[in-house]
Amino acid sequence: MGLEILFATTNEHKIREAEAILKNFGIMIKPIATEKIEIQHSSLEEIAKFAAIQAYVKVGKPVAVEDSGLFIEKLNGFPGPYSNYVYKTIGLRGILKLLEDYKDLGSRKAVFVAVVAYALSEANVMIFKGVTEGYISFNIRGSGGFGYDPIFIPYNSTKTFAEMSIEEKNLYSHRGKAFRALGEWLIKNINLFKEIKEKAYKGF
Ligand code: ITT
Repeated sequence: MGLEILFATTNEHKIREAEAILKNFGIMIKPIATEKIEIQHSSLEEIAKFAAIQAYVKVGKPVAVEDSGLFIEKLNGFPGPYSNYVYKTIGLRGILKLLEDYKDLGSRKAVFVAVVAYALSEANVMIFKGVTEGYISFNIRGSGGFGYDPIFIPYNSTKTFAEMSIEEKNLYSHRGKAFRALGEWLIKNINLFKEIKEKAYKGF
């Protein structure tokens, strides 16, 4: 039987993207549609870690959560940890407006960050971080994805995330990187556990 991990999120897009990554490792995702408890903090790691522990306390089993954000260079990292709130308030048009004086792409640098926190217990939380550099486009482009996807162009692409399939976005994205790191860690540790068992068996 394959490995299955719990993922606490209210965001269906995150689930689909994470599923597409982890299936390559033979790992299934069991989503738990629970509101994650988000503290106000400037660090995504701290937000994700706290949320993972709260989710663990709630479900009583190892569980993953993810906190992500878009950091725009010329806006000193805004919206960062407040990405969700800013998206719901000023939205994509508001962000484009804030950047309207920056006429060349090079002055519109931004970084997408995803932090996956996997709580194995209340005291033991593994952190996997994915970072993707890119630019804020001049206009809203594409209909795929969610959130800031229609205005984010990763380095080495001319497309926004919203103009890509899930698979293509995953090749570039912060979430793709973070979940690949989680997948690698899970696989490595499963093998380690197996090896330990086998060694113990051979030895006795
Ligand atoms: P959770 O239930 O997992 O918290 P959420 O959507 O509230 O889902 P976050 O708190 O991590 O997620 O907020 C991150 C926000 O940043 C998200 O709502 C988007 O607006 C934006 N964002 C994160 N990753 C993104 C991506 O891959 N593409 C576009 N926007 C993204």
